[in-house]
Amino acid sequence: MARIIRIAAAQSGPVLRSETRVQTLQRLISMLQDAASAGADLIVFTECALTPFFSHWWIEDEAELDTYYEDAVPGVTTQALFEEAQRLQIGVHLGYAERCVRNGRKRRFNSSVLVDAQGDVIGRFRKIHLPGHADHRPDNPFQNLEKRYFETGDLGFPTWNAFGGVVGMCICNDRRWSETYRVLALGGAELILLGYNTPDHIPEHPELDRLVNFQHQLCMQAGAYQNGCWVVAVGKAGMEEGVSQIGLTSIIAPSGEIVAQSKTTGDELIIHDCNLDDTRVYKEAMLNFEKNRSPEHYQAITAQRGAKTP
Ligand code: CDT
Repeated sequence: MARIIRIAAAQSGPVLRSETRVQTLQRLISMLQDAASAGADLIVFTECALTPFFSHWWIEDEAELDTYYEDAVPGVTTQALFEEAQRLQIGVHLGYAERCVRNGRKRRFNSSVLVDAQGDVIGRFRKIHLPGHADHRPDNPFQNLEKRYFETGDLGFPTWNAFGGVVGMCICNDRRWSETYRVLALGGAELILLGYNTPDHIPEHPELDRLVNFQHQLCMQAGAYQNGCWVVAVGKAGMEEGVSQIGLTSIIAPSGEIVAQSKTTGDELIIHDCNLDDTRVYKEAMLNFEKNRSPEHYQAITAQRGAKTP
């Protein structure tokens, strides 16, 4: 029997500072209900879906910064969302800013959680590739302070048996790194879920602005194809607190083809039946890791760098 998961990718439009968590959660619940009505098995929300992307501005005050983080997800703030998902029997992927205390030290991560249709947590991921800077750059039109507000994820790139296949997660900038897909695929991933907040302007490198949409798609299409995986990428789009972010929420097949994509920069659901068996021709034939990868030879090539030609 074919292993088909109906996936709803739930793009968020801007979340403003003036919006309450309850209001934001209600927007997510509304998309959840639409996804369930469409028969989806899994809904995928974006990176830091519960708040504006606060890395875009400088925050000095610790108490103010704390308001953007969650101590537990699922937890009190998100209870209504996860209860509704359980009632509707639909799995949930949700990105959020995580705060926790380890050995008496407060720690902050850019995290995501995957929950099954029964409401049980399948797994968690903490973003590894943190872009941007830790210093204040007041001359820039906006900041990119992930290196100030988050620590590097310490959970690696795990994969889980879920939804009839093998699932992994990454977050936003992780999607630009080939290691992300390869490590997940070496762990057996057939489906990679991710959220992103991607401005359409890079203050330090405006010459790249014209390529933002292209490179967003390029890295994920290549990652999907080269690793025989489905990639579901969900954006927070539109003009949020003065920062214009791309839409282009995408579902990408293991062929590398984009099979569904958002058309707006607001709250928008795109739905696709992802057949996990479509990964087989790549994993078992075209790009069979077992038969065709030669990691021992990659190392030998590196060792010869700079050697004199005989
Ligand atoms: N959230 C996040 O990781 N955003 C970065 C912006 C970097 S600017 C190219 C991204 O890779 O989309």
